[in-house]
Amino acid sequence: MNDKKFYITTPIYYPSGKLHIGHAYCTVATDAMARYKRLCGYDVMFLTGTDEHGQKIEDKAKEAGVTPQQFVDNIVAAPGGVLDLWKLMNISYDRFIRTTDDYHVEAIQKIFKAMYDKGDIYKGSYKGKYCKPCESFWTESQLVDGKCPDCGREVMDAEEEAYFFRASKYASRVRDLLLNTGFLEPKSRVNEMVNNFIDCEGGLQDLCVSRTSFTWGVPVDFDPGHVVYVWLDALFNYMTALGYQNSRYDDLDRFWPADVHFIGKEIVRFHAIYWPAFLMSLDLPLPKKVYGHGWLNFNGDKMSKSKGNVVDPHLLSQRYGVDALRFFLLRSFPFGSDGNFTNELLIQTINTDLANDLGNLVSRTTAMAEKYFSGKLPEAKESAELDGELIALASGLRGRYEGQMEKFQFQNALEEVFKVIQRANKYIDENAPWALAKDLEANSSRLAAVLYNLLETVRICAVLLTPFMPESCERIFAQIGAEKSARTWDSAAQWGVLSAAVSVVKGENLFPRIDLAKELAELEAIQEEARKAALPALEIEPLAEEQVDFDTFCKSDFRAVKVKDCQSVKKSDKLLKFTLDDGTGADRQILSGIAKWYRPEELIGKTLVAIVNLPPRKMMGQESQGMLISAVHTEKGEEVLHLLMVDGAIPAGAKLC
Ligand code: ME8
Repeated sequence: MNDKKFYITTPIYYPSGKLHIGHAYCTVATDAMARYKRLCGYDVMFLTGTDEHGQKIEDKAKEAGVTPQQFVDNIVAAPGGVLDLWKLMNISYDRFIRTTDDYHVEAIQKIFKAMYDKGDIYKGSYKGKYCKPCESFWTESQLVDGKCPDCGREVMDAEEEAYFFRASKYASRVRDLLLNTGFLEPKSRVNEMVNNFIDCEGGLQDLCVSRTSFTWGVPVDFDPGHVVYVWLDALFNYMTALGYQNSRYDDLDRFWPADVHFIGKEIVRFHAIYWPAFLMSLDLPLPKKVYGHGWLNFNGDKMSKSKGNVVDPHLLSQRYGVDALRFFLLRSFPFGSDGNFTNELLIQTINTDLANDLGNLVSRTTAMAEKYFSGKLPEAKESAELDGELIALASGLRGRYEGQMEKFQFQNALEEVFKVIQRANKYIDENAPWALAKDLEANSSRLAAVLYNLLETVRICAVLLTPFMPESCERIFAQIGAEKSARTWDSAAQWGVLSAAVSVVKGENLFPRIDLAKELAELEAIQEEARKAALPALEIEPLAEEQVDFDTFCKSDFRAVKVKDCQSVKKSDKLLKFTLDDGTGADRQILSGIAKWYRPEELIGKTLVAIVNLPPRKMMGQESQGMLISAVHTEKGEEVLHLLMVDGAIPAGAKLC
């Protein structure tokens, strides 16, 4: 049996809506790591899944008029759902857990009971604040400006009978784990955890681990009415999916403890403090590492469904190909820090790295092998002087790449590969194969050497790019005639692996160049549409809280007024000028900023409502004697206005009261 094994996980996602590029970011990183370890010869277990319980899901299901189970099924397993997205993005997970799976639910009940029996879970009552979107409890002092410190949204009062986990008992062991081992990375996240949650006033607080105010959760079997707190339920997925406390799987001995949990920075608290404390309570081995990656923002702003600025991985995969998107995510942002996603950066990265550097290298090399030698190289003659640098750089690449991959520094690993690709493109220019080809008879063996060196360089780079762009690398291997044995991890550290009699076939362009300006315009139009669609259909202004006394109200003189004439105001795209019959016999002039909604001619003859005892005021040099009353609301982010019109039977000048 293979004694090299590797267990890696992504967070399990909340299926409360469609997943976006931020979710895909972590999953693609985990996939690249899993593929890399498989390439290195490890027996890999790659787990992902969905975290399906909790109040947020229960509420969303209610809103949608379906049961919570139907709601999550629809997001996870229906066409276009989570499972489809991972298939589209070529995510090679070995196991997918849903926390509504029976085996997991039963296991959570046993785990909760075991912690209770041990005395680490006790009954108390919870009074404090709760952030529903984050499913997080907070004390008053933890709030930032009265809002959730994680997401900045409003919190609600929560008071209920609840079970608590004695986190305080494990505070010093967790503190030691964080400060004195490599458990949590990047290191920069350690102090934040220790200072804010352990070394803070009052120390590490016990954690509320059950709820009674809703039912969509794992029931506490010995106390009906309580459901297990969603984070306790969710965190144990990493073990139940291997068979802990259930008979569905039997991989615990082989794969636990996990080698690494990849997670986003905002859930480090749960993974670096409560997760080890739960495991300590049950005397279970701790995962070897938790890695908290950064967030992807969009155009400098936090991605959020309510802002309508979430980036859709389906859309981008369809337009640019899955491999280009996977590559972009890991090439452009250092994994441990936040990154700023922009459409421009995406397209420029594809054009520069994939179309120009890699795509060109492969297409020039294969085209020349085909053109000059019909795809079969004759005997080659190396030149230490001309070839040594490229050969040394490419032969040593695997070591440099491995050093970065082992630290989860995907961006740096790719940088190493692209340095070699760029060097190889320069090598083409230095050796000018087209010049050698002018006298093919005399230069045949030198030209063959140049092309062979390029093919070998491409091969080594393609082996190492496979975890990032599996399908494109397959196509490269096919074009350069690399057999299975020339695609292995071992072969990536060896020079001269391709057989001398390779069979090269120039294939289709791997990464077509994108027209930046045209594509940006199209993407922005699509994203703007999506932004609008995400806005609430209808918004009306909240009712005024301040009361107005009756006498003040009665002072306002509202009258029916009939439009005798209406015209646009020169140099103003907002104002219309009304000549009105207000029943007095004299014309009344009112200016109103409603040109966006009405053409002047359509209003002539209509009876409107005006307040007529406002002091006159000048607008664009003309006097306005009052104000027309209209109804306003917002639709899909756009202000909509309707003038208040009354029945024509109401005479001009009639008082409204
Ligand atoms: O937190 N950039 O689920 P989730 C980068 N169910 N990563 C992002 C991101 C962004 N813009 N937006 C979200 C949960 N993520 C829990 C996990 S694990 C036992 C339970 C990442 O669907 C986020 O940081 O809200 C988190 O790691 C992951 O997506 C899942 O988020």
